[in-house]
Amino acid sequence: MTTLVPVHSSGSALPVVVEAVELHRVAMPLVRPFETSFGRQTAREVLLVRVVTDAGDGWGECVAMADPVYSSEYVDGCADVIRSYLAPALLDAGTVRAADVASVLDFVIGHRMAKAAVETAVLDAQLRASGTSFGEYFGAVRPEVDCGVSVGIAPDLDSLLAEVDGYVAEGYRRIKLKIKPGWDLEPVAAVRALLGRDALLQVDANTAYTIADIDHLRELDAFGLLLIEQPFVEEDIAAHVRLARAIDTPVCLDESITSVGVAIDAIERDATAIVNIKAGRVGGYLEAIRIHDACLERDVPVWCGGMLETGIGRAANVALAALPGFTLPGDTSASNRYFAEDLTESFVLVDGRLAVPTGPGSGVTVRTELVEEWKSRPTQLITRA
Ligand code: SMG
Ligand code: MG
Repeated sequence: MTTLVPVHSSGSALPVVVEAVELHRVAMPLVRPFETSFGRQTAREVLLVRVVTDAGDGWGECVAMADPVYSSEYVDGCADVIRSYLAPALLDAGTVRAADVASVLDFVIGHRMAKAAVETAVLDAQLRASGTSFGEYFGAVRPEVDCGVSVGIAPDLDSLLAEVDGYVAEGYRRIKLKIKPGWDLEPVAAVRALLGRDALLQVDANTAYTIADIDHLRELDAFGLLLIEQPFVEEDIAAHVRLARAIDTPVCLDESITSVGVAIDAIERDATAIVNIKAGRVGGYLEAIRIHDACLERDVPVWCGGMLETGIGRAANVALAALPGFTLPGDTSASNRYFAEDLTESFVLVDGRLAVPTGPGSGVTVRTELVEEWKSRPTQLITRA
């Protein structure tokens, strides 16, 4: 296995001039509904950003959901902020590298998922032009990554166990259960009994609890969980500190971690012992790498989160998950866990792992005919005024 030297800080990648930004909307039916503490999804409404540059095209996938229920961002809002603010700024910026994009877009407060999609599209164009893969650029140290799977809230215990059983048979290396008040101790106990003592099992509450639930959450300690993800509201770091002191199960923040600064603060306050890194949530892969680096320096394990991405976003996530600090399996499941057919070549699970693409840029080819066929809104084209 070759160890790749990260080039993201070397400035060696070719800069590009963005000539146009296209916003594509695609509706992707999910192979099974995905229910979390905040709602039930049957389809993935995806926003894709394509940049047309002097050196070729690049694609980025926006991770925002159709509704503002996981985060304040949502698909229509992201499309609007890109069309009205981010794309015009990028078109006016002249020559840019992906590493410059954050500062070009910095005048807009927040909107990290929208910014991440734009930055990723520029990075893809830039790296395709210079023949460098995301993996090489990010500093990947392994050719494939260990994969887990996130299992939604089921209608009943029998269907949950059948679903988990299927994923185990497919080879997933870790199971994550979505929990909420009323769907926690019982399903976790049942799945632990099914998997046996040694299997990697974790839970994700997506902010469904309050500090009044600390005693109840302590009962999860009986099940040898790898971690409990984001039990409380995202702004409340202090509540997570209190929980971390009260239970043995490691606390892992997802929604709360919006930047490297917040990550370091949460780690230093012992609010999070493990960090879920999602590039979209933090404004892009470059910030995600900074969080990875900060965690590695502090011996805090990280893993790659997922947002039901198509192959476009998955390719970048898998490359990110190949960095050295990603020591836990990610929510980087195979294409067939989500979709009957993907927008790129399929990501296929082999021995519980996905291969890191090696081609230039994201390393996958966008099936533009499917983007067109499954289009849910007219494509928007933004050019220089
Ligand atoms: O991509 O496999 C995936 C989904 C992983 O559970 C997952 N994501 O909070 O971590 C999380 C959720 C956010 C999206 S839920 C619609
Ligand atoms: Mg989560």
